[in-house]
Amino acid sequence: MGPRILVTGALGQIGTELVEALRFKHGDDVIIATDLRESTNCRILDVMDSEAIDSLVQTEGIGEIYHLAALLSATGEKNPELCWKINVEGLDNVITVAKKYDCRLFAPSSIAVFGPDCPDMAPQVTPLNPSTVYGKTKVVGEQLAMTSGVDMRGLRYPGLISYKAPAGGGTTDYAVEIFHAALEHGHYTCFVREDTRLPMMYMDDAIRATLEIMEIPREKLGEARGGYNIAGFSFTAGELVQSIRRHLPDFTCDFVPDVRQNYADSWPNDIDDDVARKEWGWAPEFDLDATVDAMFSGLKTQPTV
Ligand code: NAD
Ligand code: AKB
Repeated sequence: MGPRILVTGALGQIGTELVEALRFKHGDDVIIATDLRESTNCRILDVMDSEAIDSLVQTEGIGEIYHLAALLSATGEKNPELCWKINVEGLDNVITVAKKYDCRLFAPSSIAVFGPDCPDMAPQVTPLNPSTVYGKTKVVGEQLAMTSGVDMRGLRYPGLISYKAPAGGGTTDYAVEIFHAALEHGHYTCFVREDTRLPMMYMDDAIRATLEIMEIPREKLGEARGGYNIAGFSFTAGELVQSIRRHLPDFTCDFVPDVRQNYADSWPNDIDDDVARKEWGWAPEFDLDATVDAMFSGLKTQPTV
């Protein structure tokens, strides 16, 4: 295993902050950030190009991969075939190379693995019958984690809330867009109903969870290794509006559900993360109000994206 770390999909919502955290932890030279587009300190790597992945991992001496390249639920449901290609075939390409060069691999799962038959509070172990293609690709990813022979780990991230990069075509994007709209226009038209309740998490907690799970010795991780439930907090879209009004009392929001309402309705309201807490000590730090406070303080120091 080489000493360097590869991140795919590094310019996305998570990659933007994970790369920063990994560079802080290991040093700039250790982290090879890649995406479809070139950018400062980020090289081009298409995860559909298996030869390019192989060559980069070999020449750079990569020992660990954070595979973030994917299509999210809203974009994925618009083009299910492409979603399957990128999320499953892309992951398979990365797994093949990880196996060849004995790399450890992190590949995120999602609350989208759950379907309408899941209890309101999603247990770690329950039948996984997602109604979205995106969710199905995440179920396959979790299965590959356990069968591929690679030391591969995953977390079922809830909807992630952050200010450093835009949310990337998901159903939970309203919980990010709303802050930008509130500051720029004092108004937001939300694409899910006011009573829609979903599990969410502030990005700092998600990044910490990601670094933590990759530090745990493999033998301490159990059957949930491919996709641990991790909870932050849950809220309805209406409760988010109320929390934002603590900062902007005149903020207004109307609710005009679109097709993303169906995806949101198929996901659980809450996540039971008992297994992650017991097996590797997971605990979130941010609740709804702390997240809203952090978003406003972050957006005041960084121009809106
Ligand atoms: P994002 O859409 O913001 O970023 C994904 C990145 O992948 C983009 O920069 C895109 O350019 C890149 N990409 C797409 N196709 C590619 C390809 N063929 N080759 C290389 N790069 C490609 O997504 P994100 O929010 O950062 O999510 C990262 C991972 O976390 C995904 O697997 C996603 O399913 C998972 N996840 C995210 C959330 C969330 O709320 N953000 C929640 C649950 C799970
Ligand atoms: C999405 O909404 O698609 C993502 C996710 C929960 O996987 N944020």
